[in-house]
Amino acid sequence: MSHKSLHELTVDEFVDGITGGSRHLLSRAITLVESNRHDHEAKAHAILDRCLTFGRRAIRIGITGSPGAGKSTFIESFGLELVNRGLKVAVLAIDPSSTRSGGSILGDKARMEKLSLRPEVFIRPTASSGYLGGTSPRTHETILLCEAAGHDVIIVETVGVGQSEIVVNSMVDFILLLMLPGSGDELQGIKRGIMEIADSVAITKADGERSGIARVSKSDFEAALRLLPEKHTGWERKVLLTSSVEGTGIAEAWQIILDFVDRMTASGQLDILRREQLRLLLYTIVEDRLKREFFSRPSVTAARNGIEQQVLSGAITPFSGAIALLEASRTS
Ligand SMILES: Nc1nc2c(ncn2[C@@H]2O[C@H](COP(=O)(O)OP(=O)(O)O)[C@@H](O)[C@H]2O)c(=O)[nH]1
Ligand SMILES: [Mg+2]
Repeated sequence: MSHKSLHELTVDEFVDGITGGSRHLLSRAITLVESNRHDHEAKAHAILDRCLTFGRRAIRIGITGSPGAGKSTFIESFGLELVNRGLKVAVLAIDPSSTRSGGSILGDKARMEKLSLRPEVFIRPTASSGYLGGTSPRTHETILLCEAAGHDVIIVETVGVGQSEIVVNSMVDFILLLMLPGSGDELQGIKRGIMEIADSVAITKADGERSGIARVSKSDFEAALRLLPEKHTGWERKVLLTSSVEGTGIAEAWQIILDFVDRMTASGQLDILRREQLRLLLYTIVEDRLKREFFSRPSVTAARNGIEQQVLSGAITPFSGAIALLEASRTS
């Protein structure tokens, strides 16, 4: 079966393989999800719809933070902790864009060396490019496939630059923000939005000579987080000290997440969150399709340069230009 091309494998073969735990077929289904070909897309959707009927659910965790904050190294220790507790783990590293080199992803894989050797673990870069505003419904679809494959925990590592945090917030249950120990000066530097979407903060590399300064950062962050509005009713953001090298704070991070999931499940908020995420995804995809369809219409292609020039030269306002382009699109 594995010798068949993507085209030859049936939806049934894919679904049986994925739900039966075949990493190979899971991997190939993700390739279908990421493909731009219409026939691949149609097959991917058929597989996803079937996979949903199994109703398997994982705990979905987003790991964010600036490059170098220690995300990949943290995931290596954290993932091993989970595996040692008998859990099946998937790690999706959001690939910044096709225009950048794949260097960071290669680096990430190297940092997850032990984890990537474990048979219970599935590690895969996921494409974020090609979508307006960096939104990637494909990452969401990949999460669904990993759930159907029986993963208990899905970890999504973001690239840590602006938009990707906001995007990851629309597809995970819990966001852990990783911060380097510092004097607290860096607090001003972080965008408020990134702090607001965090469900907890880990001060990383809290080992060796950084231990002292890490403790100071912890109190600084605790104070700063108290000033933020609640993200979820009844959940107080925690700040913990972690060292992936010494293995401290790793089990604690998992305990915080379990506690969060328990409370959010009991209050019904987790269900509400997931439903909101599905609603957002539905309309994101519709908007995305409409935009693509609009700009690929020959009438739009024909009219847009002329209208743009009129707007740029000040002959008409952007408002009139936009209306003119919309009208032009209706003439076929
Ligand atoms: N001392 C120490 N160094 C760490 C720790 N975690 C990561 N590092 C180092 O920090 C650098 C960046 O780590 P990486 O996981 O790639 O960061 P990412 O860009 O956020 O994924 C690497 O050189 C790691 O070895 C830690 O807990 N303690
Ligand atoms: Mg990394």
